[in-house]
Amino acid sequence: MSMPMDVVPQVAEALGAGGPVVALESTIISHGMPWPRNIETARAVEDAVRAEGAVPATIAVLDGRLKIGLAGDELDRLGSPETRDIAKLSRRDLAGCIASGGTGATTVATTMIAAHFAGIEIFATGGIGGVHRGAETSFDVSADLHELARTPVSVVCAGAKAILDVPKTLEVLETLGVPVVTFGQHAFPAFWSRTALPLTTPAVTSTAEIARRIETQRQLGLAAGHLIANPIPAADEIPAAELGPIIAQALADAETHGMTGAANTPYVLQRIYELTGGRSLEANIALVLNNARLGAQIAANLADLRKNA
Ligand code: PSU
Ligand code: MN
Repeated sequence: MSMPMDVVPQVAEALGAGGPVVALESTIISHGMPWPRNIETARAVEDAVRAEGAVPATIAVLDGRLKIGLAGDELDRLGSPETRDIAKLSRRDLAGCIASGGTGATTVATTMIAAHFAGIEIFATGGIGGVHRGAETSFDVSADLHELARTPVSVVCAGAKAILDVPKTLEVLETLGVPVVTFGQHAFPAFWSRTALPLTTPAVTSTAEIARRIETQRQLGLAAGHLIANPIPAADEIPAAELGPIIAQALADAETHGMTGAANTPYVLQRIYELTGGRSLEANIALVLNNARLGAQIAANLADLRKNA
């Protein structure tokens, strides 16, 4: 039986020609941002990828089919007020959703899986899932980390959200053998803030260097994707000192309301949005656009490397 997957023509053509393609996730649309900014942002992110000369491929499961690139009003199906209870699909959920003809948004883990099926190597998003605070008792460690270890798709993000236990997240990535680099600085960025904790990662200063690292990883036969952290632009950041107490409050509220498992991250994000008067969303949009541009540039460098090989 063939793969239950549809690739839109622009993406299929670009991949066939060895051109740059950037995968984009859909959970950020369905669960990561409020309507209508989620849909506006998803379209703006696709445009940002195109403006850098690459082809965007937003990924989701619609009516039991893996969609590589969305057309027409398909984006709206993922994040409109009528569809707000859409499923958030992680690796464990994928087969069940497809088998039942269902519809759902893909997380970082499942977007990586689908991108790899389609032959896409670069994926841009906002933040990855990680080790949650208190994971030593809850065992809540995102499937995103394990996916990075086993699937050769590289993810451009703005670091891990400060709602997570970021030092533990980097420890687990090290254990799993996932290469982590930060663009332009050594400090691993904290999503809404350029720096928060004194966590050091290798600094890379050019997209060509990132492409060479990805190509070398492939030549070595090591499956893991790279995690490429891209600090939020200085003009858009919310300094960590300002955000710290707000994050603490949002996490406490999540606990009070029993928000655990897959429901935790969306709830905490929404609380931070409310507690910052919407400022966290503006920062989130700015960093996703920034990551889409960097992802497109890396994809272009990688395509050049392969053509000259
Ligand atoms: N970080 C964000 N926005 C998001 C997510 C993470 O800034 O929307 C989503 C991503 O899809 C990520 C998922 O893969 O949350 C992680 O969920 P969990 O911790 O349940 O694995
Ligand atoms: Mn989790």
